[in-house]
Amino acid sequence: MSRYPVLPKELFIENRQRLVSLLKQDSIAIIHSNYVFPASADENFPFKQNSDLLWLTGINQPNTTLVFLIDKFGSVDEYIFVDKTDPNLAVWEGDKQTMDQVRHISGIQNVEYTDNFDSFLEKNIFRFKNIYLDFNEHLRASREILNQNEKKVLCYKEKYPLHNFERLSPLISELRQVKLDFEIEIIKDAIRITKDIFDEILKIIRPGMYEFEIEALITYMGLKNGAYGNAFSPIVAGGINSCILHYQKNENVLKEGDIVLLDFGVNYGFYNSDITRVVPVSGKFTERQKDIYSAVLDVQRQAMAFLKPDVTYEEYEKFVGNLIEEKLIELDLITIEDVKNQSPQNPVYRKYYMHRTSHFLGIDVHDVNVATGIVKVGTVLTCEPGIYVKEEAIGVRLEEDILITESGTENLTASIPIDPDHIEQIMNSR
Ligand SMILES: [Mn+2]
Repeated sequence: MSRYPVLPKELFIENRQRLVSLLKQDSIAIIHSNYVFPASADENFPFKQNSDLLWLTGINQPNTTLVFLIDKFGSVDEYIFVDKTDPNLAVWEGDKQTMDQVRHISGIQNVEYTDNFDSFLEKNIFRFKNIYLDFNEHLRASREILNQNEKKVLCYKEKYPLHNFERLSPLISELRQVKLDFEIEIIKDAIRITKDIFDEILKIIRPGMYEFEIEALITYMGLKNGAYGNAFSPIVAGGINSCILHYQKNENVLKEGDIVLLDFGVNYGFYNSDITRVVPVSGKFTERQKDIYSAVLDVQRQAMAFLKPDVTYEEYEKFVGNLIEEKLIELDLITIEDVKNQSPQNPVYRKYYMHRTSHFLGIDVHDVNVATGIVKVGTVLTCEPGIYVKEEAIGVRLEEDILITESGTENLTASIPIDPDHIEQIMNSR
């Protein structure tokens, strides 16, 4: 029994085949799981698997290592090393996955115990010229603490100095960016749960509620519907808090006349949804709130229409920046003079719009890396323009999850209410 959806092993088999086809002959590739990081006393942080390993194997346990051996003729062997059940630990934590379970989940036939990994490596590593290793190359990755793959890079380079080292991350990032049909389907499932949550929020939200009550509902409904949990810590930001981009304290009272910004998603079958909606606490937007809301909504619609294969993310961000600039002038937040006098490196619209418009979405919420280069078919990403007016306690960000198709974009979150009149109508007919 599993409370979570089990992904078909064909997905992981195909992912591995796609990766291996990019590797040079005469190579060994090694991908480790994440550590369990210590927190305090005898407590650890909740385990979060390395996303590349998850994408390649579906194995969500620590102390897991995937190895590819590719000989001079291109023949490939794959091995996975996993923890053996330790009877003493099992008293507290239960059993590890059996070798058969690991075979069944990942589709990898050669399953070994992690205890044997070091001797396996010693026996094999000098047969190969190249060593492929994984390193988190996300542009916003923290380097304060190294994960297991990153530590092992240092260790292998010291132990095997005469090998040729190669990077897996650029190859895996390219592959992970383009989703297979099955991945798109599971993201759609995550979005269905997200829609149910938002529909419920519209029913219950009232002045006098605390932000954390909405957070509780989001978390409850996600788990109840089979999600691993929230995609990230939910943002429930009433009034002026809506201008704090990643507000997560969720500690204030929702007040009559304010708006509340809701940015949340679920992690379902390893994949994430991520939406943002803005709702009037009392069921009706003020005229000014609606003007700002409508401006952002219009920018979002035009932004989604602009995205199609072969445009670049740079062109797209510039296009959105220009639209925001127009809207800010219409809203009397900046003047044409301000725009004339601005320096190109620091456009004046940045005062009210401080972030990029899109990030990739998948196993990670900010999947793979910062969106740069050319837009490709099969990419899933968010579209989330915003305008944040702190002086007026109005922060509006609207976020959809979209799929790049041959002809443009498919809005995967189209069923989740976003039109401001529609939202008011739902709230006033409850
Ligand atoms: Mn987002």
